[in-house]
Amino acid sequence: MSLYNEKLTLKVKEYAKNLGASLVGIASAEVLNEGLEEDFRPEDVLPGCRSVVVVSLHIPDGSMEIMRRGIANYSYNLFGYTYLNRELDFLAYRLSNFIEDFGYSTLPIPGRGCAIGARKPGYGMLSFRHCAVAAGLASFGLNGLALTPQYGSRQRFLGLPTTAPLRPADKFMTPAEVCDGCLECVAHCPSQALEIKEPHVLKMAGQTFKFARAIPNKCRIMASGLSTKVWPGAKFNPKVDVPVIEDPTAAEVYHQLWAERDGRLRVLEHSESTFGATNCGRCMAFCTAGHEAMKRRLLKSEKETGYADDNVLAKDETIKSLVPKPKAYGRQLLGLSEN
Ligand code: B12
Ligand code: SF4
Ligand code: SF4
Repeated sequence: MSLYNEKLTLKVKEYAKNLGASLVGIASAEVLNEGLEEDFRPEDVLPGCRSVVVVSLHIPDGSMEIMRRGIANYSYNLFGYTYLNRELDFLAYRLSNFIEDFGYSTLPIPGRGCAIGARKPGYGMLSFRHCAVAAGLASFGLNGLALTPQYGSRQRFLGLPTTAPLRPADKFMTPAEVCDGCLECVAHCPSQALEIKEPHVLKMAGQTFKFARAIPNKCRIMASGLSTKVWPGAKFNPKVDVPVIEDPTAAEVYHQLWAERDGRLRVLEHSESTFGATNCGRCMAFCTAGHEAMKRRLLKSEKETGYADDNVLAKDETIKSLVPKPKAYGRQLLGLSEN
């Protein structure tokens, strides 16, 4: 007799797809336990957790391409972040009730992933990227995000821990299957928040992954519209330059957001998490894997669609002083040859 409830596994996957999930997979709680530290494992948030249902929602390519062209990040803020989180919440809620009706417990976690810093700064309730990798849907790109062959970086994920014995993935993707090591992600990060010289090393699912550490405080300044460096050359660049405070208190963060930020950035649709901030997301928008995946799906050639002349915004050249040949270094991290 199978250890898993095969029928329920199929039902859950079908239900998630019918609700509009772009991708769906199942991760084994055991595989995740290997990759996550104590207090942040599935069983720490749901006692008796056996598997995690993982869903993704694709960020429309148009929302990303308009950012690459320096025109606006308004579309990404909503359809790549705040509204997409609501869609993830919808999936979490529906799937949770669906599985509970079969007699198993679940923990619906909101799409945003956590109240950042509520338990440990930079840590959510359960890392959805690890879930996506353990579900065999994705692998880690050098930007630290979970990349899929279908969409590259251009998606948000959600993990739903459950006690249901669902059949988990037993095949996992290697980083080289999704990431080509170009390091465009690091070069386009306006705050040098992605530390790639000493990458994070993670062992999970029988593999060793290496990827950039995202420094939360540096990324926050960009994602909150507190710097003129957000979009060099873009028309919508905010006219502020708030200094980075090491380990800011909650009161300092609040003051920066309400008193020091360019008022035009307080858009009501974005009122989640960053109090109406503009998100950065350049490490997603400029990730080659997402752009290439889009081209594979487009019916017209890149030239015909007008996306050929993108990549228009300035790169941060400091990466070259840190890593003289970024692509060669990136490929070395992935265990690939130089070309
Ligand atoms: C906290 C958080 C952040 C923080 C910190 C990120 C981080 N690396 O920890 C900040 C604010 C920087 C951030 C930024 C962004 N985020 Co975010 N974020 C999260 C959140 C809520 C939790 C992540 C988590 O639990 N991490 C915990 C640990 C286990 O994972 P880890 O990051 O791999 O491990 C790091 C630490 O362990 C640390 N570390 C390890 N050892 C040591 C030792 C020492 C001494 C120190 C100091 C640190 C350290 O370094 C590791 C590598 O960075 C998730 C939602 C979720 N629940 O998953 C979204 C999530 C990861 N974010 C997401 C996105 C899209 C973004 C942004 C693009 C948002 C934007 N600005 O537009 C950027 C991208 C930055 C990047 N390239 O990584 C998506 C990723 C989707 C994808 N395709 O992979 C997620 C999954 C949300 C979602 N629902 O989809 N994020
Ligand atoms: S979201 Fe922006 S600031 Fe944050 S790591 Fe990505 S590119 Fe850098
Ligand atoms: S930009 Fe290049 S190196 Fe960075 S994650 Fe994407 S494919 Fe990998």
